[in-house]
Amino acid sequence: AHDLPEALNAAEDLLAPNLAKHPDKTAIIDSRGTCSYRELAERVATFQGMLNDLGVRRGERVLLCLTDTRDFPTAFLGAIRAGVVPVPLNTLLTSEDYSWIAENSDAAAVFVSAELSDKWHGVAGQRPDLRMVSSGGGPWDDLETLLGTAEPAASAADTHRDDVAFWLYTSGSTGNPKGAMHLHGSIRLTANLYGIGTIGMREDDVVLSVAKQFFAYGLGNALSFPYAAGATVVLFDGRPLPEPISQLVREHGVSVLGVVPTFLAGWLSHPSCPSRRETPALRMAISAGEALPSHLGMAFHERFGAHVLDGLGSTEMLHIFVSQRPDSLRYGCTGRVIDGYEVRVVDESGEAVPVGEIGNLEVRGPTTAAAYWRNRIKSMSTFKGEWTATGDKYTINEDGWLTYAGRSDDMLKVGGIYVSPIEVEEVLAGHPDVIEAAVVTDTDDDGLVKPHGFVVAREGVDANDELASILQAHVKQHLAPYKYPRWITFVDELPKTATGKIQRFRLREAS
Ligand code: 3SK
Repeated sequence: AHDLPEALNAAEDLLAPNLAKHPDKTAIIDSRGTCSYRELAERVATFQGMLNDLGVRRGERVLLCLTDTRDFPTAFLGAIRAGVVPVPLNTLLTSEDYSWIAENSDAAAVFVSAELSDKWHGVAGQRPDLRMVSSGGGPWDDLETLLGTAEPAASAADTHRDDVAFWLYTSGSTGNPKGAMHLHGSIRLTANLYGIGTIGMREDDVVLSVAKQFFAYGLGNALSFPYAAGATVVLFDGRPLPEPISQLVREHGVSVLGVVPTFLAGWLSHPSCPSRRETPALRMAISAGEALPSHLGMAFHERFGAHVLDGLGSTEMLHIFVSQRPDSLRYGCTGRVIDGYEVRVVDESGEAVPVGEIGNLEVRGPTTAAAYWRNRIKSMSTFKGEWTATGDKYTINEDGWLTYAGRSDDMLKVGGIYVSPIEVEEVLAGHPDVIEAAVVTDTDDDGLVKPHGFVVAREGVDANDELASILQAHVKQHLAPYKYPRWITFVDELPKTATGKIQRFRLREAS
């Protein structure tokens, strides 16, 4: 799996075999209808030609703020085919987040879905050199019109397997997001090692990922793996709520479903959730982003007669490197390291801990990002030579099964997306009725992690449920809404060390 040819363009590598083998096979089903591999390859080559027409040069960045339609793979693979570097963005971020990323990435162009345009007006106004293009309607040049007048580029850029192909931004507990730079070879390697090698995705699969393509997890599930396997992918451009997902699973005979546990918890108890009889093709689900509580895995199996394969991945490693396998599965732990990767559990000084003890999980493998863009300090503390720190605490037993034991830092993973408690605390403390706040992890009735805010209210203010709701709305208004604290507890003071550092562990114990 590792000996890729040196001359490799990730877009060409995914699409050319499908074009040769089954050009008329449906590659994508989306809200606009179906798109064959031939049409997809044509769109990708035309996008490349269009970027040339727009004057975007090799190595420059283009931001993709796109929902899940065929425009996502068109732009992502079209840019890669051109040797231009696409940067998919979380569509739930705020205008301020986008403004920072546009500056940090020094991007040449942005592709924006119609429904997200409002969040980009300010950025476009501040950066007159940033070329704005609309997808599916919107205020800027229309992507479909530009594609209509561009010529498909005959050949892919002559990239090397170790050239940077794309970036993915990831957030940390402090500071701004970091752009993890991924290589052309890594797309094929994640597909070979996990998508095909571990879970066994096949040509006859119909794949649907609840996680969107802008997440590393969704990118593999809904783009790299289905195309590497020659399968069909169903793209959904709305919010992944139980009803539409149930409908798509039934209507298209989905056989592989990519979920996060938060979705699964809501779906399995929702009246729209299909029965086993209605989903004869459904043969497996994969789950990542947060640890899968065993009762959810078992409830899925009971309903569909198929298993959910939990896994651990990271933006830095591009996709999953610890996983359950169809032929070897234990609910309640994350799985075992997959072929091609190695993991180890170490203490604070980097020494291996004894079997079964909790420590910091590190991983090594062929798909590690090259570095974070323009961030040497954080690159050095994460990419430690061959080993990469995951930020997760784990135990490994004598048979190699890994069990999640929490984060090494203060980060929260909510519905599979990182939330920095510090960012939420700053917004809470910015409310006029609040003196200070601390945010820690708590678990809901399904055993899933959500933010819990502890707030010291200003003297004379009524610290009641109404204020709690006002503060929740305040966070939703200033940050991406998924970051809001699901519970607010008012306290007289926050527990602190002698040097004034908040003792989060004491709040976690109290929550
Ligand atoms: O964010 C994650 O947990 C994740 C899971 C699987 C693959 C990739 C990622 C980033």
